[in-house]
Amino acid sequence: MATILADTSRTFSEYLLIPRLTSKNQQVEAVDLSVPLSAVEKNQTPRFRVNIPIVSACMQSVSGTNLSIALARQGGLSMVFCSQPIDSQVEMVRQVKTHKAGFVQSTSNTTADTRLADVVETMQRSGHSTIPVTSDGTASGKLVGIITDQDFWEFEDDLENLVRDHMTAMGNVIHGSEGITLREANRLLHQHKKDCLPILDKSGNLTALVFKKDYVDHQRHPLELLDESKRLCVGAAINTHDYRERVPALIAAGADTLCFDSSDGFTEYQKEGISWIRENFGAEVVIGGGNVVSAEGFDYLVEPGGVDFVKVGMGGGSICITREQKGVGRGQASALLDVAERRDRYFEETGRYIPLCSDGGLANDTQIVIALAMGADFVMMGRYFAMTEESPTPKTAINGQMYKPYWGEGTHRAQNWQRYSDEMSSRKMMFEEGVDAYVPLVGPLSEVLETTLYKLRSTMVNVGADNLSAFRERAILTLVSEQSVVEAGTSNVFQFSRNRELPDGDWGGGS
Ligand code: MZP
Repeated sequence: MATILADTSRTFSEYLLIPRLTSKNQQVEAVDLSVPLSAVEKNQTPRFRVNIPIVSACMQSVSGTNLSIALARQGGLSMVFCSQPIDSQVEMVRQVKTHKAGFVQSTSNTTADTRLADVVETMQRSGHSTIPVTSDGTASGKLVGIITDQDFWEFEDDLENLVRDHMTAMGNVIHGSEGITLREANRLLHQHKKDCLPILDKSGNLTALVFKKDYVDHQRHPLELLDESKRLCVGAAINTHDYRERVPALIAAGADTLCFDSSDGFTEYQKEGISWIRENFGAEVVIGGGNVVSAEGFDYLVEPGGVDFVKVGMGGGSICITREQKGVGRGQASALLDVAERRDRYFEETGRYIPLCSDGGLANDTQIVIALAMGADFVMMGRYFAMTEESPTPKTAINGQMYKPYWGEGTHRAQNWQRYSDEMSSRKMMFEEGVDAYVPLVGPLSEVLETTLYKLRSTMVNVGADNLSAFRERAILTLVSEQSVVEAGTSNVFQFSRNRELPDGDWGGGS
């Protein structure tokens, strides 16, 4: 007969952390959130680290170009989805890698013969107060001047006047030459007390703009995740069908990590894929594998020549119905605890540390904290990012509230890539393992993440830890009864408001 595990399948919300001694010198701001993303030998430096323990899911409605740029700027990493043609995934990776933080292409331009009235209209529409004036009105035309909202008075000057009569003409425009470093560009802005610096090529054509506000922004985000060439870092998802073509293209485009995207990674298909990548690209490439929910699955993927990190989780995702549809999966906390225990033993036995990623089902900041305490080095989330301004889907108004579409990779909508059935890859998907839904829009990623990370650092201080490895070591968790969950909420009081969160403390109504 079947083996029945003695343990109940448990979720994160069933656990609480016990506070430990906090020393006087522990400061929330000083807590280090960086973690390795590559396997690391004892006392060695990992080949790849992230500055915050958060990555975005390999999903169409999550990890596009804008989100990848926004998350890397905060210190995390996106896994650009592979349920798309190789060319378009490669283009997304390339756009992140070539995104020159600080150098932007001008999106509002005009010509010298344009009326001020049209410039006012452009400024109002775009929200831009500085407009380059080029020979042909394009972002790459010859620069002939700059016009700003300081160069005319909208209600005093005749708006039929032409731009040429008000602009700062080229002879007086402070500019940089193509090839200038961001540091030099910022020095020019500072020296000349300017807000915007146009960058020109040898022929005087406009190539980019550098803004003082972006410099300030950069100073506010010191955790930006950059490679050795100071380019933003980005990961890329891969599948077990076309890795022979996809992987070389992604590596050539500069992807910093690869990550198998599969709900069940405990398969010979994945093992073959990992071996093929190691044989063809060596031990340096950072490869993530999974998903698994047991020690047995972990062992299979990390055998010599195996993966760098292992993703844990099956059926817990907010849009996932795998457990209902197929009866496979495991409570996320039980899965993580089982795999983390095995990972720690594996480290003792071999001296090789394998980072773990807790993937899916995180419904609020507390659950991120518990996942990291239980042994995850970092977490992967879909819904959390789908709700931000930067996710790739359009904003949609429903009953006066703003939402964004969010769908699973196991839906018909994403089905072309059939990640759910390797053995049936050429057949039509027979049933869905995910749903097509909407999530509330919560605002820019930087704002949401700031709160999450502050809470995480604050809890780590409660436990007396100033980095995530110490946090795992020191964490003592207790199971909670239903009554203590009730006790944890407010009681017998009437609340008028409770900051940006919904009453149940979730980011958007539970999972
Ligand atoms: P969540 O953060 O929205 O709760 O979960 C995101 C995770 O759900 C993904 O990283 C992936 O592992 C999983 N996922 C994606 N699509 C499906 C599906 O269609 C799914 N069932 O389970």
